Amino acid sequence: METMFFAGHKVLRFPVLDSTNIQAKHLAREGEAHGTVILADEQTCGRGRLNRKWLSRPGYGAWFTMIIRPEMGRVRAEQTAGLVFVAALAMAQALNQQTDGAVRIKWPNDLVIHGRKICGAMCEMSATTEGLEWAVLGIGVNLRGRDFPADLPWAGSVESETATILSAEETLHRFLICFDELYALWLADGLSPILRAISPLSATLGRQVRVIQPDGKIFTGRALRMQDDGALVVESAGIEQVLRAGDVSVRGMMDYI
Ligand code: BT5
Repeated sequence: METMFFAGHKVLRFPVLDSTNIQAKHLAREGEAHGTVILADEQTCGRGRLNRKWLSRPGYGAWFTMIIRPEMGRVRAEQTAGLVFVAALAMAQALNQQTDGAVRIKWPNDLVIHGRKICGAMCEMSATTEGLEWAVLGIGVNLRGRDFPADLPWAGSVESETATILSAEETLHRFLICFDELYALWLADGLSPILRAISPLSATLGRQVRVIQPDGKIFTGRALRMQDDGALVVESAGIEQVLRAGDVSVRGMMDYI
């Protein structure tokens, strides 16, 4: 493991880890400070939400987790889900600086280019009755590669979609600069300004979507707007349905978005 500093953040870089989220949770429980980043060149057990697998091959992307530790009492547990929007926007801004604005945000936590998923973010946390104690914000971004396995038909990379080659270090550095500014805004003013900045980058709003429910049932509708808490409002057969991240999957009519 080597220790580096990027944009004022301590970065612990490992050649291989099971998952940067697992390592970050371990360090967070031991009291590691706000802002520390765990970066791995390869993850053998990278995970998405709901324990889904995250493909994290060496040399193909940036796989990292940041420890978030606000002052005790500053963030309520139920506000923590908003961090995923902060992270998605920060990575979209960072990558858009390098790709002529090619990156869009698919509600709630995916970054896409040309309809292909190039990045995902997730958040795990520990809270007490006083509020959020710590959170770990895990982000995986595919920077290289065109040869995704057959079970990931919607995956893409910055290279495959824009022919731009970015390093994990530079991507992380730019992300941290964007993140710090947006995190301060989120702490001061809440999720609304973050969602306002996401709207013009959204690959979901205004589109016809398929909503896949936990029981596998699907309904279709038009994605109208995001509520102040980040929930997506979809109009289906004249009725507005409020969808919460984690409860449903939202896809395009024919495609991933
Ligand atoms: C996410 O979950 O998109 C969040 C992914 C977070 C990964 C980071 S990497 C660093 C940190 N350490 C970890 O162990 N995890 C975090 P979700 O929305 O549940 O999407 C998961 C789905 O994305 C999978 O079921 C696959 O269909 C797809 N997928 C898996 N690997 C992918 C990849 N490399 N690129 C694009 N799609 C992928």
